[in-house]
Amino acid sequence: MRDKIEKLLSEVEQLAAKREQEVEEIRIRLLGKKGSITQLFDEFRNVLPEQKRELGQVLNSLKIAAVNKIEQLKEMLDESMESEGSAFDLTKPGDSQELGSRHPISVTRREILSIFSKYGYEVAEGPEIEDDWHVFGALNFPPEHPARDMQDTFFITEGDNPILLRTHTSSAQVRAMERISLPIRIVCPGRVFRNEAISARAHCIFHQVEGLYIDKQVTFADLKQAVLLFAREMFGENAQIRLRPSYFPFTEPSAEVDVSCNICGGKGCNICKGTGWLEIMGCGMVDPNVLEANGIDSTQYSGFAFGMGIERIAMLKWQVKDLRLYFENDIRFLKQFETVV
Ligand code: 2NL
Repeated sequence: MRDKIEKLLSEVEQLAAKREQEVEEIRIRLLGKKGSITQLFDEFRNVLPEQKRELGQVLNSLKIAAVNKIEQLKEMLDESMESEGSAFDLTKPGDSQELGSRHPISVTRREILSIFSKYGYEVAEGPEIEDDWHVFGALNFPPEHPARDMQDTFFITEGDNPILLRTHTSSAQVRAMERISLPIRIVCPGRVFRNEAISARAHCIFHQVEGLYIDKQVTFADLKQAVLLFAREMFGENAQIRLRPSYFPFTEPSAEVDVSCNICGGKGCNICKGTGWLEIMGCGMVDPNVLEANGIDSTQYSGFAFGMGIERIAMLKWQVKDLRLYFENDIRFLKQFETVV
């Protein structure tokens, strides 16, 4: 037994390894369940009592020497890898990659567009940087309207023909009316900008989808049905809607659309503030002045239009309590939405 121990001891002293995997193989060969040192410990049970004390000591020092040597080999490998300027150990398994997820605004935008595309609406987009005509002039905004003010709109240039950031995606619809022949049935998604203080309920950048349908004999009843079909697809087949009179410069008459609260089913809860209703969009019949400004004969044609905030729809869908979460890109928030595989 003594011979075996001494032989192993000299073997241990000469050990060398080039890769981490070799060190692991050495550890198993010596100290694993069937390793040669482990086996010596098994044999040690049969050693005569008078030899136990002395042999026990050498056997223990063999084990300590082996453990130390293995540690030392590992350290040497780590150091040599660092000094070579390469932190790669090609034998190590790779780090797993986390899957990304789609942004809730993208998910909601896609859902809104796919609902309308089923009813024959085409997607039309336009520039974020616009002129006064496409954002205000063609949409029946009077010259002194407060939205044309610096307080509400970001201007890039001032003067007679200012360049500005669009405050709604109606400007893309004005461009579509220049481009497309009648009848028109479009949805315009996009980013819009308003000069507002940022809070839980307001942001200076947000997203809208607006819709426009112009044909002969389009009525308010058509508008109401379009809005109802959308609400049922977005918020469930039992969703109810109600229209409240409102005002927009570009529509007459105008209405605000509420959907029955999908959280409490209309009974009243803290999401709908006890009313049973949630506001989802604004809409109306396109003002004849807007049709005429865009070269459309308002005695022949009529139309409806609507507009909704994507952030708001997504808030209602997932009970997001603070608008700012959409723009902070906190991974703990973003990870809760559709995973991209
Ligand atoms: C809202 C309300 C609305 C429109 C947008 C529109 C566009 C054209 C002509 C007429 Cl080209 N109207 N858009 C109409 C009514 C309401 O949006 O609350 N948006 C978030």
